[in-house]
Amino acid sequence: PQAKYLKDYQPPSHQISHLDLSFDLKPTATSVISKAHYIAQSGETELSLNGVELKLVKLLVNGVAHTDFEQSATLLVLRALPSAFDLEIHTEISPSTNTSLEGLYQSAGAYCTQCEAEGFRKITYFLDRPDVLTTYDVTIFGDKSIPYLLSNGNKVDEGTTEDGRHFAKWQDPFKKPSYLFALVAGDFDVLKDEFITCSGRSVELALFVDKGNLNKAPHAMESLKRAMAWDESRFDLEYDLDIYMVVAVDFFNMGAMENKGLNVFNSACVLANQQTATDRDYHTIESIVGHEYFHNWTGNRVTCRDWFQLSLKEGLTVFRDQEFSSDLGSRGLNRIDAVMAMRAHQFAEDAGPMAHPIRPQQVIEMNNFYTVTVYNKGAEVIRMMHSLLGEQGFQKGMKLYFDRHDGQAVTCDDFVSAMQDASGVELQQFKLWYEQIGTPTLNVTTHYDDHAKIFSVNVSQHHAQNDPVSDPLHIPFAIELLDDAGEAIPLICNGHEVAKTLSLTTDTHQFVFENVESKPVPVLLEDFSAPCIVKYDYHLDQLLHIIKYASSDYARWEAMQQAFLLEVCTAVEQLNVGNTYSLHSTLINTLQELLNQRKGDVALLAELLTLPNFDALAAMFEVVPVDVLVKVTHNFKQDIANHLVDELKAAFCASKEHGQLSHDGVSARAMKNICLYYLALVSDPEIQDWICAQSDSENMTLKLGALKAATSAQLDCSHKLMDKFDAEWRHDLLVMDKWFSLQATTDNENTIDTLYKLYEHPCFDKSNPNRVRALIGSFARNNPAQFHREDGAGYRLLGDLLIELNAINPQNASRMVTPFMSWRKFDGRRQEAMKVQLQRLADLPNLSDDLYEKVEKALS
Ligand code: BAL
Ligand code: ZN
Repeated sequence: PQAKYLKDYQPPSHQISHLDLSFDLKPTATSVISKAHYIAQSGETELSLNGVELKLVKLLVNGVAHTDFEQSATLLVLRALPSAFDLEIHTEISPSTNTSLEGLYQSAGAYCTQCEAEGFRKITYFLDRPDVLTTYDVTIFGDKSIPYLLSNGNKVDEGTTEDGRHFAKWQDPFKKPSYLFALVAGDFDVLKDEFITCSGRSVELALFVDKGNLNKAPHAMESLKRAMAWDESRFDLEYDLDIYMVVAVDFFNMGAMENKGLNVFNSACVLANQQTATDRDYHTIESIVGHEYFHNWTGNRVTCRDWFQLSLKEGLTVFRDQEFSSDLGSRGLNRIDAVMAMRAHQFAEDAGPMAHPIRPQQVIEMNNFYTVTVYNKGAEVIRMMHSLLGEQGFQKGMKLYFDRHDGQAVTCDDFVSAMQDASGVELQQFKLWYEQIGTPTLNVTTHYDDHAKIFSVNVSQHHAQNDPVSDPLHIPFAIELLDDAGEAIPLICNGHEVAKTLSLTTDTHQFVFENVESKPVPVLLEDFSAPCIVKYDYHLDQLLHIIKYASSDYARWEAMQQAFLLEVCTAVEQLNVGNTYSLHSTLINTLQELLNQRKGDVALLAELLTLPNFDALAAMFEVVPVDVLVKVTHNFKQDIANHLVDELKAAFCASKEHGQLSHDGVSARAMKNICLYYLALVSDPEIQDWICAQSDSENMTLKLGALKAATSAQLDCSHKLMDKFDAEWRHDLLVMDKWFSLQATTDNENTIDTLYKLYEHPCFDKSNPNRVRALIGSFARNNPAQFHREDGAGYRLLGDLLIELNAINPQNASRMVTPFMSWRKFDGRRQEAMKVQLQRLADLPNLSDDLYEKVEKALS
């Protein structure tokens, strides 16, 4: 496989003035007729069209059969062409055997498409690149057993054919690149609604779900209307078509896809009611529905010039969906979520062999770059610009960006230029964030001069080892100083009060704060103002002070995480020399105080009580001490449970929830669940009764919370509860995914055998990405003790699966290989065992490009 490079970008040889597509849907032999008008851009007589796994049936240039062409596995090269011409291509494809879930495929019988990034070339020969935009007319012919025939834009015609089938014709008035094309055909239940835009236009909203699922559609519909209203009020962006359709399908590689006017969603990101979905699912659905809607402007109206610019639309749209969730819900909790994703996943990607800038410079398989770096770090880069420009400056930048580029395919540089030109804020140095690789580290030292009442903060920035950029980055560095009483001290520099976000633009800098009456406790990189690692010698007491007094929920949570991490490091050191170690009493006391007071946001309190996950712990070590970390985590949980049993019981009983969807209801359930999680670790028959009772709840958040408490503590009742859940929910595969995840995350030496057996469970299906992620994804991510078993059995389980997935669905295989990418972080024996699996993949005769790119990088 060949890498493509950003530096080699060339504009397309031809543009296309209009495309007419016609589909005759049949499971194994769908015929596709594409008619387009091509215009050579600088006199080219040759045209190379992308096409993969297509059967070419007919080829006409200006209505005449064209024979001067050459075909390869991925290209159709036409020669001796005039400068402008009509091209008609007939191809045949087989949707029912397309298990890659890319191009046109069948999901449980329904036809659907996924064209981003390069799936359109599996439908017809085309200039399948984002900088070729054109208008589409699409006619779909199908059997009447498929009542809905959908595509982008507005339906302009429909009817019956002479042979007893039917058709629908769609016109999309907006020019779009091929990756935004969509076709869906199937039998659905439809939830309809209407949105009146700010200019008074009526938009028809239609949500298509599998038959019988209408009662799970309202939350997604309400989320959509909230997103439409929010984009008008916060970004002054109005929807542009008269219809907006969303279809939920069961077989889908991603969460969802923003095709113009016809979003296709993974059903897991649409369907929810209180019996089947958790509060977390509700939140995820709202944010993804918002995300896809927001793409209508950031992605569809202005799109990417080439795929290296993916973060142009994804980083920006993630930023927008995060702001949507924060404006509508808790800003602090949303920030905590975002930072957890960065720390647990993005920092790990940065530290591994797939590390890349938010704008990658080279790519083999584009599907491998829908990453936490492009998406989440990309969003952090946009957030930094927002913090440098302020809301007003940022909105001016957005307006200029749309004024300049509506209808165009552009680059990240165009976006930054619009931001800079509209706000007057210099962003030249800032742009290095688009090139740098790895997580920068900020080393911080402080000094307090009691005599002069000056507090100085010395910050030096260090690039990661793999970073091609050596010049200093422009880093927004937010800081808060807390006095003894926990009050924030005004930040006075050179006699003037300054805002809390400072700019670090040099390798090292000393920030000097005046009029500081006593030695303060600094809150560093407040609100995670830049995607960096901060190194500062905090004492536990200082962190506890921040937890008590900091003004933001985020800062308090961050300090609690740091306190736990500090304790974990100490415990690892002690265990390594044969000592025992218990969680420090002052930290236990702080948790006790928080539980007794239960003031402020209870949902935040539930987060404060949660230990950092394994990935966050692992990130602290050069060589991850798997066994010791598992032990320490286990001990700390037990310490919390033993010491705080009374407080946890009281908090559990005081958390009243009445099934409501409000923030209070969500918070109360989060609190109940975290209490039960710890309480399950103390042997007390009363608690087992509580768990059994809660497992009978009609509310999935509570039901699952009870099961998680039982399985993670491996209570006697857990088998009975799991069997009951299985019997109750076999008819609902999305709910069964939760059960599969619980099975996979149980830390038990039989877990791996159980997982092999679960492949035979009637609900399991290796060709469905949701099932695979629920079972094996959860196992590899969230069961460190069993996945990293020293005998390599966990790795073998994943390796076996990847070999099968490579043939079924390369995109999914490539996502699932991620846990192996960090093999160098582990001890010699585990390294060897993971390498064995990577080598098995490397040796496959049919290794997909997707896996090749990652495996080759991992092993080199
Ligand atoms: N564009 C792929 C799915 C998403 O990020 O919205
Ligand atoms: Zn997106």
